Amino acid sequence: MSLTLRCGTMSYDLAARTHLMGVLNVTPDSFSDGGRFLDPDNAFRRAIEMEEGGADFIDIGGESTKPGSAPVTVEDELRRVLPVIERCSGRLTVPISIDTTKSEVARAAIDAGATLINDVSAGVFDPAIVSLAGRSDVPMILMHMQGTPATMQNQPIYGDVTREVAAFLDERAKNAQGLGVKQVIIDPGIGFGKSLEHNIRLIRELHILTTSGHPVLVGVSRKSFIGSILNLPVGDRMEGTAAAVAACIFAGVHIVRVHDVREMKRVAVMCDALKPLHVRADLTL
Ligand code: HH2
Repeated sequence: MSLTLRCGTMSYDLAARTHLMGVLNVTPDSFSDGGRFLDPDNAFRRAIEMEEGGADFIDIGGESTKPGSAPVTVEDELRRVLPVIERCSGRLTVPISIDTTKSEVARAAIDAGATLINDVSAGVFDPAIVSLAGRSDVPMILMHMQGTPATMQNQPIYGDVTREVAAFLDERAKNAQGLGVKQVIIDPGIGFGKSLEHNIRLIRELHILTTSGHPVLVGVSRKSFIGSILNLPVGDRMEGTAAAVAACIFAGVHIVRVHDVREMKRVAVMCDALKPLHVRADLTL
């Protein structure tokens, strides 16, 4: 069965193989690549490098969402991301995704060439972003977060974390579809208002999301749950990321969001070759 995701003129069959989203943070403070790509030429080079490494999407963000991070103004976020999107637009062959919760930023990013919106608040922080996606006919990634980045790691509480996350995402997906968004991708938001146990449980129970009828994206790359399990700093989490990416793929996840594109592309190709046949992609967008 095919499952077509259309971003501008590009389309992917998400059921055919695992797709990779390369992370490009144009921020001074992102938890693993903060400060490295503030210069737009450097950021553009990194985007090309990720595309050559096998990225299917480049996700450009101008606001860190790491625990405890402070919000950024629309003006500052635009000042960071727009020069990078403008350089990438027309030069990359893969779609540009804008990682933002703000409708003003998403609108300017779409005007500059972005064809996918990645909203870590699933349209909760700025509801206008959802109708913008509908009007612009742009697919939208809806991610679960408990609280806000400033406070989300202060004692997150759930009854049944996976069921609650799945119910929230289903409700947000229906809301987005009601506002004209034709293609919705859901994301459990690993590390966003979750304890170590919550993150592990969500990954172990990913089949609940991957059989829910929506395509699923997961971001595990270099995150702190890997550091907790292996007792390793952020710069030394490649193998832990590879194992977590493999767990996602074997649970039927369609897109993995990663920093180490070249390496995780190899992991994804291996996992796709070895994936159990019962992990099927019976989905509607
Ligand atoms: N994780 C981060 C940022 N955006 N978007 C989605 N859809 N899913 C995620 O898991 C996700 C995301 C956090 O990672 P990173 O961008 O590397 O860090 P920071 O927020 O510090 O910029």
